[in-house]
Amino acid sequence: MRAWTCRVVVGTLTVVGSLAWAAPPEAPRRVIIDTDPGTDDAMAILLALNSPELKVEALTVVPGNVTAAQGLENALKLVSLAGRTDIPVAAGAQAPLLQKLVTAETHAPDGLAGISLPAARSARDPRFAPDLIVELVHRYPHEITLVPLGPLTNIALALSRDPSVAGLVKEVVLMGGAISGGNVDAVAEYNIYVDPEAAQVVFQGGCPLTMVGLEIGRKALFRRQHLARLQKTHGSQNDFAARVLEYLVNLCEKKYALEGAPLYDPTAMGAVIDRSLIRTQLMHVDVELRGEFTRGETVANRQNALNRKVPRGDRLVFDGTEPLAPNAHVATDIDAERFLDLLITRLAGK
Ligand SMILES: [Ca+2]
Repeated sequence: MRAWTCRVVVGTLTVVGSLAWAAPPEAPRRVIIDTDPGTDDAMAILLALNSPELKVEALTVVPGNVTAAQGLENALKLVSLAGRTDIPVAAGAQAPLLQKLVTAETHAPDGLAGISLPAARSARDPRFAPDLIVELVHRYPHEITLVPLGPLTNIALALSRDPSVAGLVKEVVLMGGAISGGNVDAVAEYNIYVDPEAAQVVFQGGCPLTMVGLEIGRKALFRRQHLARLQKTHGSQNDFAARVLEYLVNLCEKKYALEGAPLYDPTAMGAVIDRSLIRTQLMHVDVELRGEFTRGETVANRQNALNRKVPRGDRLVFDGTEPLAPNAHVATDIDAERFLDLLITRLAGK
């Protein structure tokens, strides 16, 4: 709301009053969601589809949590559930760039906790997902935010097919990576682990990039009290989300002894909806491609500099530093309760 105080002279009378009006709403921001749905992908997708700040231009599907075919079926069912069959849903890569696919069907073979959704009411878009990404980025230059929620295969393919995409996207806000320990092994986060080569292409591709890693989901635990709030309201999306989240809360309590479920993908979507939810730090991030114990690690240089070594006699000595340009805004914190409130509010009654 903006307000102006005005002074109007009518004859010999001076009238002082104020005018107030709502600021014009910001135009919805165009996003493409690249996804391997996936329980937490499903929550992120429903959050996006119920957020007026965003205009979802397409869902592109990548193998990860589930196979490409299962992911496509899930994505089509999710847009149908939200009544948004107008959104193109395209299939993309069927496997990572160089290595075998490693799925994570821990949340039932369908990836959606076995909670059956009604059949999809739309068919897949015939375009190949990376081609669709290139097409839309060119149609809306500097307007598209890419939101990858799975392995980065499709995004890397799009950048490889048309490197100009890097300069034409508004930004990439991805869920992936970790700077303080992984969830696959000691250091690697699943989305990066599944296709490290693709991830390195994306991190070095020159797009404005925000990395929302494991740290952020771990800080935004969806707890029993949040579940109770969502269970009080009803609607087809609300009820599906409540069942998925109940499954995740139970799983995380029993299997991982957590006090709630980390909502990894939704935190990235939350940051796209409201950037003020997260705090970030500029870092140079490389993806480890060769480490014996560290393949798939997002190696974050906080100093944005490298020590220079020079020969001296039979050894090398450090001699100053060389700058290393940062390539990622790495999320370091989230206003968890405000994010969880956003998620619940957007899904309540839908
Ligand atoms: Ca995902």
